[in-house]
Amino acid sequence: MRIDENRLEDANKKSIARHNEHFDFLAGIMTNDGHDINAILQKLQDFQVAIPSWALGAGGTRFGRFGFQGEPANLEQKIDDIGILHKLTQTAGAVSLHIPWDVPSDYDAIKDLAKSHDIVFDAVNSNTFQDQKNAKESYKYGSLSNTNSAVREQAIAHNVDVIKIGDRLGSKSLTVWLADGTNFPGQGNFQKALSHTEDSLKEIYKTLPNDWKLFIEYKPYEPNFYSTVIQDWGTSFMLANACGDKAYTLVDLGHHLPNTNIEQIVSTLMLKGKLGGFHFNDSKYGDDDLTVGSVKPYALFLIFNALVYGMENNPQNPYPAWMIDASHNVKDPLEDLIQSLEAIQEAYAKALLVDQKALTLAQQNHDVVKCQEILQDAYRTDVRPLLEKARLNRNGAINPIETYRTLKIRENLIKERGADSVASGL
Ligand code: LRH
Ligand code: MN
Ligand code: MN
Repeated sequence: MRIDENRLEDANKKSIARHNEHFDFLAGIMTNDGHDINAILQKLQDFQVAIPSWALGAGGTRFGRFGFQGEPANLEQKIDDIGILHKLTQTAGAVSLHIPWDVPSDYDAIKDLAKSHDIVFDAVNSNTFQDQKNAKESYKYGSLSNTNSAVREQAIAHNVDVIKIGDRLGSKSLTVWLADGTNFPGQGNFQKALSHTEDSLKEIYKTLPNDWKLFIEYKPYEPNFYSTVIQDWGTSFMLANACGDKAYTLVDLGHHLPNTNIEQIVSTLMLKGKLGGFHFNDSKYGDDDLTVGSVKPYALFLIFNALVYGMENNPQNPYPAWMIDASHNVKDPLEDLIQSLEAIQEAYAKALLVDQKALTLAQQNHDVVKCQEILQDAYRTDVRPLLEKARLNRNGAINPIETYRTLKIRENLIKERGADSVASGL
């Protein structure tokens, strides 16, 4: 299904008076404070986040999965769902495919479909954490790090295939996340596992087209609970450096031990020009994959503050690839993604409000109180009218969730696809 322009306009008409009142009030304050509102709006309008093809259905835990009705049953329907998200939020202009969960059958048709929704193909993700049907070798004891060269070769070949698939779609990056590690002390040799991983990544890197990037994701634990080969940003950074200029570290917010200072990691990587990609989610305990900004919105703001500083001051770092890597057991996946997109834009907008000059001065004067005041002044600003205006300027919805419900989108999807429709892939 597609959103009817007229019905979207009607929904906006109901909120426009309230929006104008709030926006004018905020714009007045911001202008007085010396902000260039149009420049900030433009940045918000340009900020696009990729939606992973595996996030459109209800997720699950190892204890069970509770489906959500009207889930997209194939890649075409997943792209249609992202089209709905993008139409409403004007922030979801990209899709990140997971191979082999979402291999296109007709490349031209899928490219046309994505284009018709104004969606581009962002990073492609390989999968060497599950055994595939008819695969000769098993990943039970690792993939790129496996002690058995036949397994490593199979995993390398899969990544090379994923690059080829992405190339046909216009993707420009490959994200590698490895589940490789051990569950028990003594199960494996740390040095050999790391060396194999480095050698395997170098083989993949060799086949990367010139204008592509390789993103290396890290994660401290899960599914292995004693050791993970690429456990932290330092290991990923080291491997990226070993591969070459086109290899980068990818930060997934959920892939850290509790209380890790992620904004400092972001700063270090950007200073060194090695922050390639970013996966958004939120967590209370571990890699919970909760809705972005639902648990620690201030931490998200501090991370965005580091990202904004890096984007403005580190030309050595490429513009990062943004993706939501969240999962949802009890919410409508589309509503959940709308909430995540809103939280990302909100944190970004607040970070754009930080008075960088005043902050530098306060830091130089060691005025610790002032430093905190500057950050919190930006954080405490209600920027929602700015987000509304950015969406409106691009013909999106003033209130995406409300509009999603008013237009009865889920009900229509259920009518179209049936109540039992289950997301393909997972
Ligand atoms: C690993 C992970 C990774 C994705 C995969 C599907 O925890 O979040 O970022 O590639 O799940
Ligand atoms: Mn991730
Ligand atoms: Mn994860």
